[in-house]
Amino acid sequence: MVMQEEGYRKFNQENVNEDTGMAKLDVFEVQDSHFFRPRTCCETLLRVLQCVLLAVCAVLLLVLIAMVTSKFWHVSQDLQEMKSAIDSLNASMLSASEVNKGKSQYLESGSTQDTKKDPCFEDWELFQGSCYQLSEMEEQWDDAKKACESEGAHLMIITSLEEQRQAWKFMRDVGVNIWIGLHDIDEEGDWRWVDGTMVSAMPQFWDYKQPDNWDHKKNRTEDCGSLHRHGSLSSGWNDDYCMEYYRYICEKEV
Ligand SMILES: [Ca+2]
Ligand SMILES: [Ca+2]
Repeated sequence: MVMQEEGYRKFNQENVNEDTGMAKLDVFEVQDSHFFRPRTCCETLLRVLQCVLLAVCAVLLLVLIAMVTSKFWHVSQDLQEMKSAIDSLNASMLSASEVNKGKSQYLESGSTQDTKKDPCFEDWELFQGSCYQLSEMEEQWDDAKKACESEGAHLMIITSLEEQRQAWKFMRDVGVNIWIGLHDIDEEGDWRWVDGTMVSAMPQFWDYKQPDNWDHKKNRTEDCGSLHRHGSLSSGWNDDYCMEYYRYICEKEV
């Protein structure tokens, strides 16, 4: 208490005009709850500047907050648009995937159907990549050849034991001689298939002592090949007189 009174007395001595008893300064400020002193012009100006700076900072802060908020809103909008675009893209990809899946299933189904489909006409028989038909009619060899060609086919050409077995099955079912695409019309003894292939270059299934070019008198020799009903699977070919009327087998490659 004594120290406070001493401080107050000292303050009056320094800041109060001794003649007028007035304070040297116009402004007093409370330094603490027990002591007051006058405020200088610089301090006032400084305080005003501080207030102005604070106001400016507050305004800048508000502007910054507004800018960040606006930016955030725009970024949010952009993200929303990107999400919509991605969803749309995913939907398109899913749709395209479904379409491709459908196409694959369709093509696979079509392929399976094509594989299972018999490429031969109804009354033709499929065997190892060719269609075969035994004629109902009997024809001379040359007419039989033309009849097959009119169907886009040819008289049967036998190039393997498996194909010989197929031909023999036709002959065995009907029990008569059958023309095949075998001849030596162009040159005696030069046996060829109707496509020009030399028979000697292929497996041969001639009957016993055939081909014998048997002389039927009046220049009627044997230049056309047939399946002989009295032969066998492995020895069933005979050279025969071309003007005989036999049934015949047509062959058409698939
Ligand atoms: Ca002959
Ligand atoms: Ca013969």
